[in-house]
Amino acid sequence: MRARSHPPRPARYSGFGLLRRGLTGSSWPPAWRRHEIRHRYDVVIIGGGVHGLATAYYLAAHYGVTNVAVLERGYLGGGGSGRNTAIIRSNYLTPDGVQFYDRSVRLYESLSADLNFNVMFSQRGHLTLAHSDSALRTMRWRAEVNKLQGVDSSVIGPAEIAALVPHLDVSDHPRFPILGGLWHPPGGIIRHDAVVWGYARAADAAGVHLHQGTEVTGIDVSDGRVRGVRTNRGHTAAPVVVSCTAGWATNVCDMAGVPLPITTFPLQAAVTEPVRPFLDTVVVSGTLHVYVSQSDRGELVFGASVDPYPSYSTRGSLEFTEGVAAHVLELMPALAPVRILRQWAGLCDMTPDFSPIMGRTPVEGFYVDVGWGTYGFKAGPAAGEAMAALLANGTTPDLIAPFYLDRFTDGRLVGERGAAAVGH
Ligand code: PYC
Repeated sequence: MRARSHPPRPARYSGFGLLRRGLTGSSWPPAWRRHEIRHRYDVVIIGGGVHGLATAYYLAAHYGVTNVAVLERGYLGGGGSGRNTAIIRSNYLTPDGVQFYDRSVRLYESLSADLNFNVMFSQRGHLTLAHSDSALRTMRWRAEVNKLQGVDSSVIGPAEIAALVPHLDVSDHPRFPILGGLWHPPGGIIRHDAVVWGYARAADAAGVHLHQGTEVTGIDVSDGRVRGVRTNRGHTAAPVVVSCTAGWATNVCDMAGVPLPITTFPLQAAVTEPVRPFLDTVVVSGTLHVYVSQSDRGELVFGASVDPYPSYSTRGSLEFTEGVAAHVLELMPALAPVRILRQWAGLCDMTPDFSPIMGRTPVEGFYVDVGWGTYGFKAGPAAGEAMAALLANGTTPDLIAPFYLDRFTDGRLVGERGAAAVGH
């Protein structure tokens, strides 16, 4: 397929334009357009989150493939991309995982410039606390794997931790005293909606069709090959269909006759009322099943590990609120007066080895970018870039080769449980 150096740039909003709209109340131009569904696309992408949009954008930007549709059942970014805690990092445990997520961090670093849209990436550092000797041992292992892959990551002691995060209780009073931590300076947080909007408007500007409110009801397969997609808005033919879904990946792949080794769990999160900026790192405790960061608005963002039972529920539970509050206060007792504002849940498609599934399937022309567990958002750019390369060139990039579907029958697992998230 044809390579292109510069995709069309989306419109730029000048400072004067901002002022004029603020003063006159005139409406903003839509960031992306609405279209009728074409009878045929070269590529249909199912899922309008960061993975689907990034795949569409890189197909257009890097390969000039623009007869592409992104089908989203709800609204763009309304699934996992809008329901995560926006943490970016690459301090994984396996060399395959570290290389892959490091590529994503690097793409995130230049994303505002690439998309001409401020995604507010704040590389404030990511600190994972160890409260036991076995946690410290895993961190040393991770730090060595990270360094060998050129990723900045090291084990630090309580004194350095206290200097980085003065509000942490590093005394020996807590139930689980802090023995050390894995410090990863390139990690941080980002404005997750902005990433979705930036990719969406850039893909739209390049000619991609973004179809919201468009539910896939069937995938047509005959003679071992994908033929098209049925939706609540009609049928479209396509020689290439990619599932970039989270939460419903198994249901969508079942439509193509491709079973996935995935179980879906909710992951809950919460934010507090805004408080003055005091926390400029991301703090994670696997033992306490909690992570905390402070958003640019001043809210504290709390997350936990996945709920202990499979479900498709995206409602919050009181059990989670009580647990997360208790655990945060064990780490930072000074937060006791701060009130929780709201909470939500996202759906996590967990694979047996805690690594994603990317690449071909037994159905020719049907590809997957799924199984993103609790680590999908941070992977969006690298997954989109690599999936676009696979679709355009027909060869699987080395970066994603280890994440092939058949590894679960071959036994070549990419065991990422020790670094995938918290509390596993
Ligand atoms: O893997 O960094 C992570 C993460 C944060 C929240 C859920 N997973």
